[in-house]
Amino acid sequence: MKKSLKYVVSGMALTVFLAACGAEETQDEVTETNGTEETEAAANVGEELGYTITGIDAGAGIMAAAEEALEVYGLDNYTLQSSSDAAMTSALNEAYENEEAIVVTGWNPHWKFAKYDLKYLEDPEGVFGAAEDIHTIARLGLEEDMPEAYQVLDNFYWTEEDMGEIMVEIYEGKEPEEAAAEWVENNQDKVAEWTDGVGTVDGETISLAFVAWDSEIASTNMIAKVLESIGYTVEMNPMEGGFMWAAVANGEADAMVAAWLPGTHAAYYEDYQDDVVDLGANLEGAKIGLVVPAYMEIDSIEDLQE
Ligand code: PBE
Repeated sequence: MKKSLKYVVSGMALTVFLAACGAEETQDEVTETNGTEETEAAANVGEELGYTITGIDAGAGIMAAAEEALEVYGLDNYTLQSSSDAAMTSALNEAYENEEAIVVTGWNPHWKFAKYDLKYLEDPEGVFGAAEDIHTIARLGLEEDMPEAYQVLDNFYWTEEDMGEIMVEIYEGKEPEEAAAEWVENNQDKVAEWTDGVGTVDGETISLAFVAWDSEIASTNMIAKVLESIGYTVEMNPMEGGFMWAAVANGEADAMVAAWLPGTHAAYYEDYQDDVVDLGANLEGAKIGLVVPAYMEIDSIEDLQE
């Protein structure tokens, strides 16, 4: 069902009243006006949003899904703006502080859900898929070349809460490396499970590809610390999503812990599945979608239609 919006400008304050079709409280809420300054600034949520969805880097699977959503839900007048995780969260922060409308490409695990009161827009057409897992992917031959690292990567499994602990620390200003090191220190029981029976090495270099998504900054830094603890020198190379898959497939990178499957990286998986080794999920129950502040009255992607 469509929603209509009415702005009431009262002095310097712009207050947004969202009116659901047929909801009786609508007009009653529009009481505080100065009489003269009432303006009809936006006719609907689309206008309020400037017909913009705030996205992230173009290589993210969620961007392809969001483009598809614009088509499936008939939102041809919307633009999906590409930027980065950092730029998206800064736009979200600014909108949130001013209680303005914003729609972002969102996912969890992500610290934004701890920091802001947010909600996923319902996706009745299922464009963004159901629950996702994050997989660890190794290059062909890694098992023979670096059996110790391979074993640890294969054993690596944690939860959204674990990852969240690191992400929130980074959000609050800690260097990723430091936040990861502290987590490893405080979670020796988990790390011991991943390294159980694994030998040590003597400074051999292993390279991990990743994308600067907050979730993957946390996981990649963390597993790097674990690999260092058994003697590896770890190189972490940030790159774009497609290049991350390609790097592991062509052997430039030894592994990555950032493969969102089965949906988000389906196209990459399709291209590279024969050239990589899928070590399975390192985290279960991840999710992607369109996310809005809870104060917005829309509930479904369908509500973005005019
Ligand atoms: N993400 C975070 C990525 C995977 C990790 C959901 C932004 C993507 O869309 O490809």
